[in-house]
Amino acid sequence: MFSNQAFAVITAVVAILLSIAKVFLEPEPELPDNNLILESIESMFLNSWNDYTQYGYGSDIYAPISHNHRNFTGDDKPMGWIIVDSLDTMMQMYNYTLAENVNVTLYKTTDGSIDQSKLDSIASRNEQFKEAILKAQDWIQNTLDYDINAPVNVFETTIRMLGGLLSAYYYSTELQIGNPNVYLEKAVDLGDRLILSLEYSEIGIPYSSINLQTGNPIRNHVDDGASSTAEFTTLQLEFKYLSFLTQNDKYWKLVEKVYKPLYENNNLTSPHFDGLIPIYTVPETGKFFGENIRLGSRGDSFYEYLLKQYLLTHEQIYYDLYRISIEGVKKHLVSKSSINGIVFIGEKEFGLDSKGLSPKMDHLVCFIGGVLAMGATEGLPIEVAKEQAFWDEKRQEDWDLAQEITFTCYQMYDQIPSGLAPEIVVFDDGTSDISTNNWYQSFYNDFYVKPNDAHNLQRPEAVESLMFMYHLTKEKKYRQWGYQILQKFKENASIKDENDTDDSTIRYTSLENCFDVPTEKRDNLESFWLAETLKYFHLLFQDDVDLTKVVYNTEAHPFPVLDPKVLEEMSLTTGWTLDI
Ligand SMILES: *[C@@H]1O[C@H](CO)[C@@H](O)[C@H](O)[C@H]1NC(C)=O
Ligand SMILES: *[C@@H]1O[C@H](CO)[C@@H](O)[C@H](O)[C@H]1NC(C)=O
Ligand SMILES: *[C@@H]1O[C@H](CO)[C@@H](O)[C@H](O)[C@H]1NC(C)=O
Ligand SMILES: *[C@@H]1O[C@H](CO)[C@@H](O)[C@H](O)[C@H]1NC(C)=O
Ligand SMILES: *[C@@H]1O[C@H](CO)[C@@H](O)[C@H](O)[C@H]1NC(C)=O
Ligand SMILES: CC(=O)N[C@H]1CO[C@H](CO)[C@@H](O)[C@@H]1O
Repeated sequence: MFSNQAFAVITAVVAILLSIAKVFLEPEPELPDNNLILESIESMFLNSWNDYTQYGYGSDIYAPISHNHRNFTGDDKPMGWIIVDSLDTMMQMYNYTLAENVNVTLYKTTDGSIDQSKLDSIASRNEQFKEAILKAQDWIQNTLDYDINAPVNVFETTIRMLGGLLSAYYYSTELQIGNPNVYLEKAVDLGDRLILSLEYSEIGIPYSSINLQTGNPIRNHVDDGASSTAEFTTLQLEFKYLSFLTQNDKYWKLVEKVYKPLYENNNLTSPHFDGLIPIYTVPETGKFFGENIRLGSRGDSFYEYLLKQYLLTHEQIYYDLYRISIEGVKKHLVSKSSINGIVFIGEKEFGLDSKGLSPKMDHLVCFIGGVLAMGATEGLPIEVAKEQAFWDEKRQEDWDLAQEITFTCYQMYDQIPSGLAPEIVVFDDGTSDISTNNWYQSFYNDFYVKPNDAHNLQRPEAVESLMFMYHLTKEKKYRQWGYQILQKFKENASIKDENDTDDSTIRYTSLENCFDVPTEKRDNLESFWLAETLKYFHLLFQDDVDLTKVVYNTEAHPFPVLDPKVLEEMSLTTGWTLDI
C-alpha cells in the first residue's frame, strides 16, 4: 500500500498530466456556417442597440438592466459616447448586409432554389442598420454640441469620439451612405478643442484633461498630477489622419512633439528602460514618475501606437522605436506558468533593475498578440510575409510570441466557469505563494483571480488578437476559439425581461463575477462592446479582410493607410529625430 504522502504525490502528478492533456488536446468542434455566425453577431449588435435606442438614446452612460442613463459632464450635455463610438460598426454591418454584397449562391437550398426568407432577413437587418446610421448622423448634426463647460479626458475623448467621427467620415465616404461632411466638420470642431491641451503644454506633453469650452487644461487630480504615459502617446493616429483630411499640419506637429522629451529626458532607449515606459510622466518635465512598467492599463497603447503610426504613415522612426520596445518586452516581461507552461506577459512594478517579475496580467494586455502579429507581417498573410526582404529572426520571434499570447488569452476564457475572462489574472509561475490565498483558481491551475478582479466588462482585446491571427494565418482554430467566446457572451452576458416570449428584450451587459454560474450581472453597457468587441467578432468571421489597407485605432476605429508619397507632397512628415 502507498503511504499517504506517496499517494498525494501520485495524485498530484496525475492531475498535472491530465490538465496538460486538457489544455492542449481539447477537441475542436465543427463550426456552423459562417453566414449564420455573422448573422448572429449582427443580431447581437441590434439587440443591444435597439434596447439603448428605446431607453437611453443620446446618453453617454447606459445601464441595460434598469434602463437608467446619464451623461458624463456636469451640465448634462451629452458627448455622444455610445452613438459616435458605435457608428462605424453599424456601417461595417450595413455594408456586409447590402444586397449587392450578399452572395446569393450561399442561400441555395438543396433543391437549388434560393431561401428567400434568409435573404429577407438580411435585407431587414440592412434596413435597420441604415436607419440607425442616418438617425445617428442627424443626432450628431443637430444635437451633439461640444461646447461643453466641463473637463474631459483628452485620451478617451480622442480615441473614442474623434476616432469615431473620423472613421465614420471614412466609411460614409467609402460606402456612400449619408453625408460624410457632417462627421468631418464635427471632428474638426472637437479636434480644435482637444488639441489645445497639447498647444498649451510647455514641452509638448499634455495634462490629462481639458475643458472643452474654455480650453483650460487640467492637471491630473491624483498621482501627483502626472499624466498616464500611454494616454498622451495614444493621440497620434487620430490627429495625423485629421491633418491629412484637413491639409493642416498643425495637429500632426503637435501630437508628435510628445516623443522627443519622453525619449531624451529619460534615456528611454538606454538599458535602464530598454524602450519600456513607466506608466506615469510628469507633464512639465517629461520625466517618468514612479517605475511601474506594464503592458496593461496606462502602458498598453504606447506600444500599439508606435507600430500603428508606422503602419498608417510608414514613418520609419516609429518602426525603429517599436522594435526597441518589443525587444525590451521579450527580454524583461515574458514568462511561463509553471503547470502548463503557458506564456504570459508580467509586470515590473519597481523598474527593470528590481528583482523578479510580477505574474499579473490584465485582460487589456491581450491586444499585444495582434500587435506583435501585425508588426511581424505588416498585414500580409504569414506565408507571404516570410518571403519578404524584411523578414528576420526578430520578426519570427515576435510571430511566435503572438501565437503564444493569443493562446494564453483564449485560456483566460476557457479556464473560467462562465467561459468569460476576468479583468485581471495572476499566473502561477511557481515563484510566489499565491495558491494559499482565497483567490479563485482557473480550471487547469495556470492562474488565479482576486475577488475584486473577477468582473468582465465585455472587453475586446482577446477577440481582437484572434481576428488578426485568423486573417494572417487562416488557421481554423482562431475562429473556433472566437466562436466559443461568442457563445459564452450570448449565453452568459445576456439578459431579457422575465415575461419576454419572443426574445425581443434580449440585451447584453457586464458581469460582476465571471466565476459564478449562473452569472451575476453588472448593470452597465460599455461603449466598446459595440465599438470594438462586436466589430472584431464580425471581422473574424468575414472572409475577405485585407489587413494592409486599414489601421484600427485603439478603439477599433479604422483609418485608411496613407500613401507616403502623398504625405510628402502635403509636407506631412516626421519632424523629429533621435540618435539611437
Ligand atoms: C443626456 O443627454 C441626452 C441627449 O441630449 C438627453 O436626452 C438626456 O436627458 C441627458 N441625460 C440627463 C440625465 O440629463
Ligand atoms: C464593403 O463590402 C465589400 C464586399 O464585401 C468589400 O469588398 C468592401 O471592402 C467593404 N467595404 C468596407 C469599407 O468595409
Ligand atoms: C459565392 O459562394 C460560392 C459558394 O461558397 C462560391 O463558390 C463563390 O465563389 C462565391 N461568389 C463570390 C462572388 O464570392
Ligand atoms: C543618458 O545616458 C547617457 C549615456 O549613457 C548619459 O551620459 C546621460 O547622462 C543620461 N541622461 C540621463 C538624463 O540620465
Ligand atoms: C410577468 O408576469 C407576471 C404574471 O403575469 C407578473 O406578475 C409580473 O409582474 C410580470 N413581470 C414583469 C416584469 O412585467
Ligand atoms: C446564465 C448563465 O450563466 N448561463 C450559463 C453560463 O455558462 C455555463 C457554462 O459555461 C452554463 O452552464 C450556464 O448555464
